[in-house]
Amino acid sequence: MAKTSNRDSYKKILSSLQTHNKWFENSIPLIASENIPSPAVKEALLSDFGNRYAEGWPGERVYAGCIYIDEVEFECMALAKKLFKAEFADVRPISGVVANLAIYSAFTNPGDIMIAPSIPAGGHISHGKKEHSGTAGLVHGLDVEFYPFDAEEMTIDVDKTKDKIEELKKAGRLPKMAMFGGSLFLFPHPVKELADFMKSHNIYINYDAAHVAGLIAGGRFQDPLREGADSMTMSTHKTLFGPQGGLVLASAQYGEAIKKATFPGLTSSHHIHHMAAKAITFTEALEFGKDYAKQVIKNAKILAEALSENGFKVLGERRGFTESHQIAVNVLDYSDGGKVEADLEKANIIVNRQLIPGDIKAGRNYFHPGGIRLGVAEITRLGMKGSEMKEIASFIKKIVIDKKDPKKMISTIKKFRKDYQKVHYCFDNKLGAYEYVKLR
Ligand code: DSN
Repeated sequence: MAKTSNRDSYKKILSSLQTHNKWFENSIPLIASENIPSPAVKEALLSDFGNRYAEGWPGERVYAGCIYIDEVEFECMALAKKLFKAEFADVRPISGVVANLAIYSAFTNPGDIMIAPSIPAGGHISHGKKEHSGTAGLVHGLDVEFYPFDAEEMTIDVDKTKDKIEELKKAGRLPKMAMFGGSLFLFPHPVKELADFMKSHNIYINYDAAHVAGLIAGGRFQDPLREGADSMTMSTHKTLFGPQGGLVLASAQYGEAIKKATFPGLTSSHHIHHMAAKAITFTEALEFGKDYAKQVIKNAKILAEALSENGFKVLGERRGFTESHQIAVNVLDYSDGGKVEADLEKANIIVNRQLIPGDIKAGRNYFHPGGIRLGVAEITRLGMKGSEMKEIASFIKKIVIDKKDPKKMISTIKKFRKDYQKVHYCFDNKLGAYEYVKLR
């Protein structure tokens, strides 16, 4: 094997970073858990905050050197509370998974039972069972039970959930925590329908808003903290278009327990540059979030309808396909989710394969599930609207249904992308969305 010099490796890594940006400039990014941050957020990520420690709570740090970090973190917490009308905010969790772990650690003990959505019913890996290497089971030792799910309505079944909880209670296995929200998330979850029932059984309610946080902030989805959730966890980079990171919001009474779980429980450095970037994101969401959320949902509905008109089986049809940024498509008539994901990628259309209700029973697995999931959060931030959604549906049809060679679609897609190279819904957008910043 030819020996690679350190300098060659160095150059290769930097070149891959640059080529990736070029690829995304010419692609249609439809991963529902991703978005593109503004230039100001990127500036914060490059700042010296990223080289510092600020352990503890602002004003009570265990290191010196935190004067400006504290200033920004106080502002960050105030903005988060304003954006989500919350009494308490902890902006330190470094991801959505860590935010969920903070809640598990603060309010449950290993061995306790949590009821949560299963993965084909939209649950996230961080809500999962130990045998599936889910964070709740594997890391915190929770015993996870799944909600009964209504695949027609694409949401949690309220009556069957009540029955299940009563049965668990009879068996001496009453859940300590109920988790709402998740990763495949087309319609609001029945928080207000179940909150009183859960409370009457002393079940703590957390809502994982990772996917829909920007829609909640924009007033276009359910409002979990007003519907009965005790706390709300999230990542900060999906429909809430910020840096990768986490956030916990809660009623004031839960603040102290959450603070201790986050530090020293789960973080040492909380990636201070990301915290600053979250603060900038909150200002953008407060200023532009309502218009953004409205357009995201409009775009998702148009794309879902166009896919359906093009012959695809789009889930949630009875309810108008979606109320969020996501669309789920059953692709089993053509092949499977894994194959469709790979074919679309060859045409620069980036989606992810998705387990959908019925997959596990039918013996399908995560590599070859029955569906794909599409999200419009990023393309909306790039300024796309209804007519672009219809064009995207026709590109997908050409590849998946008409079996056109994906490589032959690349030039069409590059042309389609030309006019969408800036980030919208932000204060400053001089830098292109995927413009590579070379500092050497
Ligand atoms: N795995 C991500 C998603 O795509 O939903 C969330 O962490």
